[in-house]
Amino acid sequence: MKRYFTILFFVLAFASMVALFTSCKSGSKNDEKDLTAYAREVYVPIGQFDKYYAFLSGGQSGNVLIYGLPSGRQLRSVPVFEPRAAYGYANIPGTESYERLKATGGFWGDTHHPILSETHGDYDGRFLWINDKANNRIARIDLSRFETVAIAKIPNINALHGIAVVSPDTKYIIGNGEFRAEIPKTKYDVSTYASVMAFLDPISLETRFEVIMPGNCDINDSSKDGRWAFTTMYDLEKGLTIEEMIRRDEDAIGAIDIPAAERALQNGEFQVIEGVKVIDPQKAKEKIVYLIPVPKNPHGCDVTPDGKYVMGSGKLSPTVTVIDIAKIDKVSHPRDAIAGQPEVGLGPLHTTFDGRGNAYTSLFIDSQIVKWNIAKAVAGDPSYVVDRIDIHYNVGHTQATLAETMHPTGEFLLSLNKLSKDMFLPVGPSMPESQELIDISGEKMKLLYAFPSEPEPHDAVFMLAKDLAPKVKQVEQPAPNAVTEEKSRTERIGPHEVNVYMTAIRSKFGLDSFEVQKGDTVHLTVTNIETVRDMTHGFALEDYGINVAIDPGQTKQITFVADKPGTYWYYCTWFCSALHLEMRGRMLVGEIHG
Ligand code: K7E
Ligand code: CUA
Repeated sequence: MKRYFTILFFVLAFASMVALFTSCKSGSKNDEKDLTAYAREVYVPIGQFDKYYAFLSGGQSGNVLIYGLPSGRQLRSVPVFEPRAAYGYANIPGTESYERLKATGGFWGDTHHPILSETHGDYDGRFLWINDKANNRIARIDLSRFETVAIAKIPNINALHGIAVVSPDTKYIIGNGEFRAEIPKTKYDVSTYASVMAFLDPISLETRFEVIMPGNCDINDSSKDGRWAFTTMYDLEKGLTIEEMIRRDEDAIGAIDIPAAERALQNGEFQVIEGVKVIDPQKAKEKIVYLIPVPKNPHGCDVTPDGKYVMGSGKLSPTVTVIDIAKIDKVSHPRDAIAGQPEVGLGPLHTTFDGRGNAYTSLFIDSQIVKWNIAKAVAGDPSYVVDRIDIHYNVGHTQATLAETMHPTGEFLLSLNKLSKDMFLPVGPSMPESQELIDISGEKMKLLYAFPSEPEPHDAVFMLAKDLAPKVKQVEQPAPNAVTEEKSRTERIGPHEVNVYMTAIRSKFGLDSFEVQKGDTVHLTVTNIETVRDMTHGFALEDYGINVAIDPGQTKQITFVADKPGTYWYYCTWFCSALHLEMRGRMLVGEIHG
């Protein structure tokens, strides 16, 4: 009983601190500072480009948001797990993107962690991956065209939350389950509840193998040499209720020895479950999983750019636990791998780095970012806190520029805040999500700018524009099925089936009209034959719920049934020229089939 009240007290104290700290911070914005100097730092003149791309997860919006930094200008929102008719993404049954979403878990996803492909420990600008916590999916976005090109469902996982690239050369993508449930899910049976860490092929997204973990897993990272996969574990209690999950004062960072797991795989020490090789470390000859104790319900899991330490941010403990990676398999008790445990403030969630020996931890309850010196904290020097800055409000992730590579630029830090409260014009009881940009190039942090977004970015990663912009495609190379100008036509291929081919170029479709019969299945192929960048055309068909965007050089195919008789205009949806409104034609649906 006493324990129950202790827990209740703790939960209430936590909740009231949140309320308290979020309601009295309005005075601390940098209103008294030299605003011109701040404005100059984020102002990017017309025609000039931002220095960084920022990729933010869209959370329950199911997408990836792309901003330019430091301006905070939104460049694009890439649809991943949600339909987006403007781009013709997953909005028409029969199309590849639609069928892929339907087959893997449906038309909504909850994206949390964008990660970028690495070569030699630095971003190579090829791919970005993002998880869907709600439906245990992962997607790959091709950065040459900022388009989702692959999605896979990960078996034996509940709430695919943490994902990370295995450095330095993206050998695997790791992904872990935050919730525990039966493996495999054949019937209700609490005794078989478990959570796994999955090792995925980065391109095909196929699950190469999985390792069963002795508790739940939250957020993960890898060591810089490819040896270790790390994950924070906040429910070593294996609790099923909140009271049970916070019962103990100690949880862990789990460390998986990747080469040891691969050897177990080679020795056949696995079971195939749901088509995946699953290793149970309890049954393996070699030690595969190490648990390093971390207080209490830790959240963020972050490896320093030099690869020396992995850090667990305490969440319910005001500390960050710094673990010496080189010691993990050398010490007699895992606790001896802990190099330091600095106190940083209330509600530490995530930690990021500037590459100059400093860590930056987000404090959810304190609504602050705290900058602290890693070497001092490890040496036990009490002056390890370098600076603190108030943010608005309740920061979740914080990420510094290129902090996840071996060469952080230490220039900017983004604070991804959960509540915006009084920061922007009100738009109803629910306010926009908020990001704050902080200059971390000096000793003191400088809060520069805030910009809103759709709900709700969890995490962000950045690329230097000079490393990515030159790799972005200008036009598509014509596909084998591309329609050419002289080949626009209608072709009946069966009693109830018609192929329609047409081109699109300013300001005309290849066909002014085409005729089909009621009930015909229409296979439409449209090629945009423009050779100029940015001359996208759209094809929308009134009353048929159809819209696709076709980029220069691109060919799109859609299939639909012409089930309504009469005249239906199709028109271009992207304003492409002075004759854009005239860029249209008619689908004539006859009544021959009755
Ligand atoms: Cu902290 Cu899903 Cu990375 Cu949200 S998680 S904040
Ligand atoms: Cu083509 Cu508007």
